[in-house]
Amino acid sequence: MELHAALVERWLRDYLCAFGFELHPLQVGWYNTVLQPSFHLAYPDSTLAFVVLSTPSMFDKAFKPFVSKQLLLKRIRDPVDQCISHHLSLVKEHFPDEKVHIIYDYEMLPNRKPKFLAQTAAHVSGAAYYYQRKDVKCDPWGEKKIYGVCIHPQYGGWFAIRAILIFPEIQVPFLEQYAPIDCVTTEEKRIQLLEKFNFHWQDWSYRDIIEVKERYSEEQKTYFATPPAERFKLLGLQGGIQRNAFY
Ligand code: B12
Repeated sequence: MELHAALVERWLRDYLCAFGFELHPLQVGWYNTVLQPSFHLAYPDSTLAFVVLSTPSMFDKAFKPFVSKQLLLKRIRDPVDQCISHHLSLVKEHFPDEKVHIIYDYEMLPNRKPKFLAQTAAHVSGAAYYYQRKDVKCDPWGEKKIYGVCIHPQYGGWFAIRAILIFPEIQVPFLEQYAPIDCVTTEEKRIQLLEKFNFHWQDWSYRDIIEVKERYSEEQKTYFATPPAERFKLLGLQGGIQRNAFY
């Protein structure tokens, strides 16, 4: 990687990892080549981008401190989304001479399609393997719609894909691509994984499809399992409308 790009990556890693985020570089072209044109990101192939994941420790390292600060200022609406965008906006401010485009996982195009496909980006950056229906040879689901799921080699399903950061003015034609670790290798386990993610995702079990290093704490699970409107009470707030952020 060129020196400038390497320095950008180092700063991002130092800053974001301290708050429980993980960062994986990619060339936009790696993402575009596996997708149909309607999902393409409109940048040259060798443009530098980073996928940002939140790991289980983000809740304690970034979210709780953020909420307690904002609580005093009483300007909280979508706590998780606001916390993520707070940190990523600071990233942008750190590079005043650099263009940085941020796309969040929840952003939609006017045609209601997501602005970026988080799971595809995670897969091509090597962050987490994206298991799709086509990764199973003997498919038992018939006509049913089956959504795919990413599994991280250390956190299993206990993480979320929050955003992609794009640096339109930095080209990295020599960036090395690493394949994601295929940690759900058998046909039987892959079927189990997709079943759990599609039909039993509320019981959290798909997240433990492999041995994990860390999972969400009971407190974090309680927070996410609580309907969005009631989460304010858990945080000690009065009320308000809240989006149900992915977790
Ligand atoms: C819309 C959406 C939903 C919708 C529809 C789901 C869907 N997948 O379409 C609903 C509301 C149902 C939903 C539910 C959930 N979701 Co959801 N959802 C999304 C969202 C915003 C967009 C997904 C989407 O529309 N994809 C469009 C389809 C067409 O993409 P696709 O199926 O991947 O198809 C592409 C690939 O196949 C690709 N492709 C083709 N060939 C190849 C080859 C390779 C190698 C690769 C890599 C790709 C590739 O091309 C296709 C497009 O042309 C994403 C965030 C994001 N921005 O991506 C989260 C996301 C997928 N959801 C997530 C989660 C966790 C959930 C829930 C568990 C709820 C929760 N707790 O947050 C449930 C579980 C599903 C269920 N049983 O209901 C996580 C998944 C994390 C993971 N580990 O994979 C995501 C990534 C959000 C996040 N921030 O982490 N979700």
